[in-house]
Amino acid sequence: MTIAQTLSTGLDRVLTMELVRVTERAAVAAARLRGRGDEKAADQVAVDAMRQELNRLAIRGTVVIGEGERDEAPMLYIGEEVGTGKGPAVDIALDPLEGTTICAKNLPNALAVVALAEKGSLLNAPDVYMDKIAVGPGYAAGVIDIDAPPADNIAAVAKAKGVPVGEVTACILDRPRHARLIEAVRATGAAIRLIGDGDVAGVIHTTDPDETGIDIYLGTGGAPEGVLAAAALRCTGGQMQGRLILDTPEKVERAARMGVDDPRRIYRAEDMARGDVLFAATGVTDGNMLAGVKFGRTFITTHTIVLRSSSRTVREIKARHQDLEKF
Ligand code: VTB
Ligand code: MG
Ligand code: MG
Repeated sequence: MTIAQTLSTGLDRVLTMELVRVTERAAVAAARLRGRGDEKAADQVAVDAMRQELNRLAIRGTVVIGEGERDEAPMLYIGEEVGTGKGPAVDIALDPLEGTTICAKNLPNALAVVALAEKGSLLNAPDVYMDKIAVGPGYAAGVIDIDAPPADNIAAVAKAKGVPVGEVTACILDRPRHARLIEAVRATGAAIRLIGDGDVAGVIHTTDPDETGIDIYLGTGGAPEGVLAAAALRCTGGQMQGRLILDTPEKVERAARMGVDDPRRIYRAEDMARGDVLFAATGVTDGNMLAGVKFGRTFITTHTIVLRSSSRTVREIKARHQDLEKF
């Protein structure tokens, strides 16, 4: 056992800093292809870069939320083992480029994201949709309820915050499937920030409403992104509920194979990411919370948020990378 391990509970806290390099590297790689209209290429370089850096960590890591099944993703597929093979056994959830379209269009809030937790403590979510609702820290338990009408959730948040409903802003993915949800939220008088992609960022933005302007996240998005967002909320505080959308027998079966025995189960953040959790995200494009990668004449600048659940520490790391060859 290392000294750091004896001083802390859960995961070795040295890993927190190590994790920063993982998302920095993926973000820089993706950022080189910002605004080129090529989602696939940007995603591929981010995956390669993240994998390379993950394999330098002193862990026995298993990807549980990754780029998909092995046959569709040659790298960072679910079940892939990463790390040096010496160190603690951990689960890893990742999205080397969350918001490939955002990156390709050079729009706000594309991120490189990774979460790390003790072995067996991240929900093995199939790549289906998840219905999600989230608020940041500072609310009494039970303020949100995934089964309540959107208007009730908005009203509860407004009341708890002590503001009129008209001063609440909800973040929702701009999708035809959300037409009724959007209508219902608008009918309350609340504002909506419609995002094109990137609901990991959308959920995380609820944790700092003063900075981001977002109070609540609502709607359906990817289940893998739900687990990543839950990992972040575990570290910052806040509440989240998610329910897998298993609307065909095939999906129910696929989920069952991954250990989901109740297809209607509501997962709280602490059910999706248990125990000690580390989380890092680096901005690829400029966003509401994180600046995007900047390519200067002599150095590259990155902006990363790195979180740890057992200490609830939130660190923002602005790094200047001098050794441009390395990137
Ligand atoms: C979200 C979002 C992603 O997919 O999960 C969303 O976080 C949901 O899927 O950035 P649809 O695009 O099918 O609606 C993304 O937008 C893209 O992966
Ligand atoms: Mg991805
Ligand atoms: Mg994604």
